[in-house]
Amino acid sequence: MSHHDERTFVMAKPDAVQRGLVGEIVSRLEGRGLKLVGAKFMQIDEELAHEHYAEHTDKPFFDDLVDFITSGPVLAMVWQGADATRQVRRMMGATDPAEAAPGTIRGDYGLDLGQNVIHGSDHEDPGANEREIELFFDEDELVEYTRADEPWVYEDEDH
Ligand code: IDP
Ligand code: MG
Repeated sequence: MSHHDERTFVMAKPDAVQRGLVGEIVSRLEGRGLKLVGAKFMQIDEELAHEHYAEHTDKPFFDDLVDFITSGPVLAMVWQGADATRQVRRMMGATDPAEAAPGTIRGDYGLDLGQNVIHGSDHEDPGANEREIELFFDEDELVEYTRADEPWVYEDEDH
């Protein structure tokens, strides 16, 4: 694994699917130079929602969160690249779209905390990325390949 190979879990939430923002989300990550290595269009069931959001079980908003995330299809994805987890979080913006900076995905496409368009693994929670990837994907559902533009994204790769 080189430092270009960090993987992170990303999800276009049900509001993104309903609002036709899936392409925009993929496009932004893709354009940044991050590499899509897994994707699954699916509906999350209650059990998976509870596992995915286990850290929030005791929060007052937990039931609403589970209702929302199971309310319609999502696009679950794995993206790979240098510092991928933290870089995706920066591109997402703050959890509350009302506070997220313009130019971030939440800051450009959301207004309410409960419907904030995108999920990305927490870079401040060690192992969260690999844990979430494992929850949604089997290893053989992730694809290894070289993107043609990698030498033009990473200066230490030969042209
Ligand atoms: P994150 O999605 O930015 O990592 P978390 O704190 O992990 O934020 O919370 C998970 C999700 O729960 C958020 O994306 C948001 O949709 C929802 N959420 C977080 N805090 C609140 C709250 O105080 N009220 C309602 N929903 C919340
Ligand atoms: Mg979180």
